[in-house]
Amino acid sequence: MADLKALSEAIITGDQARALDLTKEAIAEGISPETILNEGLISGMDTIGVRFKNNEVYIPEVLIAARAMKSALEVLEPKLVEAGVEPVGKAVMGTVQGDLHDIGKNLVAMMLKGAGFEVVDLGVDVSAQKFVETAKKTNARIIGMSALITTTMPSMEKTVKAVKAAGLAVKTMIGGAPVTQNYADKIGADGYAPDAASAVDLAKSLIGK
Ligand code: B1M
Repeated sequence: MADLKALSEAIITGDQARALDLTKEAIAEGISPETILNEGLISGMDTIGVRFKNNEVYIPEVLIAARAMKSALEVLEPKLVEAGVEPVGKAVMGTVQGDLHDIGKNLVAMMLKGAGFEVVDLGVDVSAQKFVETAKKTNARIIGMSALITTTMPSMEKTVKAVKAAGLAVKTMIGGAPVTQNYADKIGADGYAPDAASAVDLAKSLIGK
């Protein structure tokens, strides 16, 4: 019998090969893709998220856990689609216009995927118009913006304004080293998160999950 606890542990320790083997084993044994996702993969990433928040692990550990999760998800994804498992919600993520820093944004995107979100990652230097167009096209429920330079933070405000002007029901959330809750309030963003694990909690609460 495939061991989902061991799978969760493989995600936590970032053991990519073991995570992949255990996921394949679980699929071969006919365990439902949803159970593998929730009890194996997401539970592992949840644990990493909590440890990261408590400063028990740091960015490198989160990145290797996320890499293990990504490999396992690649084999599980077609099964999830076949089984019709709905993602928690869809989020469009990007680093705002003028800004090329993507390490934190990637971390947030990986953690969101780990929590069951479908993420459309637009990369870096993303214009307000691109965020809005993509959210509209993909029917996303969340737009997540990252900025690492004080001079690129106004691109967040521009995007929030563009979302409102377009009349989209999508929620906006922002983050990045120079960004604060005060700034989110000032520009009318729906939420701010200081780190990747809190970003997952925020995203879930913004869509009522
Ligand atoms: Co740049 N850089 N950089 N840089 N860089 C900073 C940000 C800087 C603080 C360094 C400094 O001067 N001390 C400074 C900004 C100063 C300021 O505005 N106050 C700076 C500068 C000035 C620049 C350049 C202008 C330098 C130059 O060319 N003269 C240039 C800008 C280029 C551009 O973007 N247009 C530049 C370039 C680069 C590199 C390319 C060399 C590289 C980026 C590589 C890459 O990202 N692929 C780089 C790096 C690595 C840094 C530092 C050293 C590290 C940033 C990082 O990745 N941190 C940084 C100094 C520092 O922070 N110590 C610096 C780790 C990352 C995990 O944290 O992104 O904060 P962070 O993400 C966190 C949270 O903030 C949060 O979750 C993450 C995980 O907990 N979070 C979110 C992030 N996004 C979120 C979104 C959310 C929620 C939470 O919701 C959607």
